[in-house]
Amino acid sequence: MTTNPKRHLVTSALPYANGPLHIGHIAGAYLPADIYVKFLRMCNEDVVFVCGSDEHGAAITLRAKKEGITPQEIVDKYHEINKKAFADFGIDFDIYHRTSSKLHHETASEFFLKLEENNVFEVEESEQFYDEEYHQFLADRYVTGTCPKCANDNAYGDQCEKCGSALSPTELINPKSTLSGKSPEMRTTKHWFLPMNRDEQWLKEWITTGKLDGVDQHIPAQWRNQVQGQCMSWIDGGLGARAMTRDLDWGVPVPLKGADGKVLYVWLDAPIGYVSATKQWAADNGKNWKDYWKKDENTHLTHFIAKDNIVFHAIIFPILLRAHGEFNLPFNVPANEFLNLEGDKISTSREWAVWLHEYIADFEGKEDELRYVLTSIAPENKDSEFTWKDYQSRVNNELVAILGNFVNRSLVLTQKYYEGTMPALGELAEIDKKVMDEMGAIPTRIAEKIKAHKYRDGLAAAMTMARLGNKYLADTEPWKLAKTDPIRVETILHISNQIVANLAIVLRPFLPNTCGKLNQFLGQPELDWSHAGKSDLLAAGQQIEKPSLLFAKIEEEQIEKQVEKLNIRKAEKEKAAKVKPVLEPKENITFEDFQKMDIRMGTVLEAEKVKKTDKLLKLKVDTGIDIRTIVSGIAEHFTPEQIVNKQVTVLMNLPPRKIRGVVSEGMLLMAENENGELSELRGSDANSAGDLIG
Ligand code: B3M
Ligand code: ZN
Repeated sequence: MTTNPKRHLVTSALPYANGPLHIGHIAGAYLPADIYVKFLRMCNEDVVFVCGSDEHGAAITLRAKKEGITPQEIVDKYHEINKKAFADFGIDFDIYHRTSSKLHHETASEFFLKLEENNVFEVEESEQFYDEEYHQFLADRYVTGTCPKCANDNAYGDQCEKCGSALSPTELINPKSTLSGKSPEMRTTKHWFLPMNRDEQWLKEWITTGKLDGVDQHIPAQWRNQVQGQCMSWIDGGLGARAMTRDLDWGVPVPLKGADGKVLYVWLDAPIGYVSATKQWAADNGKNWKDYWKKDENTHLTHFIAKDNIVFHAIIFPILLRAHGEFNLPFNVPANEFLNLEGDKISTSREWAVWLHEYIADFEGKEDELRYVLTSIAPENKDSEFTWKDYQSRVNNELVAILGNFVNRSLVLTQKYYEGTMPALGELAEIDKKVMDEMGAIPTRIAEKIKAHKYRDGLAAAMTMARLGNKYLADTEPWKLAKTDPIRVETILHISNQIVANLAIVLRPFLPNTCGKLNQFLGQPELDWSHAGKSDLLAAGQQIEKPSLLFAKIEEEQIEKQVEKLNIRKAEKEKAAKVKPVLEPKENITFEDFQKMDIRMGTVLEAEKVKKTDKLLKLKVDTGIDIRTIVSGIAEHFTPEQIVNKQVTVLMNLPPRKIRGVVSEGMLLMAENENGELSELRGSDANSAGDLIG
């Protein structure tokens, strides 16, 4: 365990460039990382914060197919949107790179070749799903089906998003191709596998004791319980081999002979994206990227992710880094649980989400408000929930009523009594000393929490500084003393303004814009963390600006509008889901095939529902040559009364079949219109009676 690392390399999961970011992403992998990094920078630590777009894998190609554009167009579009949303939200990456870049392709290729050289892979032929219709092997998300672990019907071939299990496509029950919707075939193909069973031992020791090759890397207690727990349950379940290549035409090509049409598995290539991002940053800034990646227990690599990425960052990537031989392993992987929204899981496909770029547009200048709420409810140890009502009450009752109110009172009184000149500190009363002591103790508490990745507690500790200020003013009531004891008032406001100056430091990792405003009011430069807790940040006589309000109340109608937006989208999605997809046209048949069918018009003589079924009607039909019993699945469209006496088209020469105990001697032919309704029936008096169409 090292207490004073020389360097920090901080990463946030590379979001797939296949859609916009929502608050669940932000709370999971970006905001906590940003708070951590801002704090480290304020401590003058050597820190690099990298991120970028994950632009490969089925997530991208499937989205491109859905939008009818190329994968490159998809990633170009969302890379820009996401990069901008992060910047607007004040997430301070040193670089926001992309995995479709040339540098990344080179880096990932080299990394793979080094692994190949170190005999890390086992090349194996195996049977894999193949879509006949699309002439394509079906990797990962190209197959969906039922999760063997939790029975979720919509599990992907690489992962079940419901229970978090990592899967391989062949484990799915009832697998279906996402391309054609059909059950896939099996075909033989060759892949480079990473056998992981040989790594179980060292992983176990590393994850539970923090020791790697006998050297202490971290105190195990620093890893969150659920992260350790998930890793151990994986390892205890036995680590199998995982293919590190895929048959796809989008990704980093496998740089070997005999690997045409194959690319690196996205979960091999994406984490290497952290390396290529560091390389690009170093090249742009005259630094050496290796300083941040080479084996060194004094460099702390910290991966910020959400829980569905744990195994890739805490097991698979470490195996690869170690197998490569020249890389540092993560010091900590502070993964977050999920953030839910208004009682439901956040879902991109169902559009049940608050999108970051929309929030920024709807709540202009209120980025800190969202940062505050998302940090207050951060899903650090268990899933948590965002509701607009809660957002409103946290903003109004905490930011407006506590922080904003205190700052405003202190600065407005300074304007009122001294025209903005910082008053002098006089003789100290007991309460003054106590308040200054308490103020001095708060920053250490905040720092401890942030270092332990407990951001909720860190923010709560920072807010105690504002509460302290509020209570101090309420207890000393300078407004009542202004006439009788002006000297005392000077001291009170001096101290209270020092608290404001401290807030501008301790809140900065959490609320950067707000602290920028505070510094501006105070005429204070951005001070580093070593100043936090001091009671002489502002000098008597210095000028303090007239403050504007830091936060405005969130009104009822603002949040009602947001909830309504969610509900409207949900209703639209549900409606769209009800419209049945248009079926793909079938292959042509020959005219001879068609002629084989004996189709006649008949008249329904009797109709009744088949017992214990919802869909079936049992009909007696006069076909002109005989009277037959036909069981037809039209009960949800017609009542028996509606169909008696009506003319119907009958396919006569299907072999008789027993349906629910009734022998059906033919089939009614009806067609659906675009709303899924069956074609109209005609009365028996219509003059179209005849026996054969055509
Ligand atoms: N793009 C998965 C995700 O967004 C993936 C993370 C890559 S981190 C190297 O959940
Ligand atoms: Zn599952």
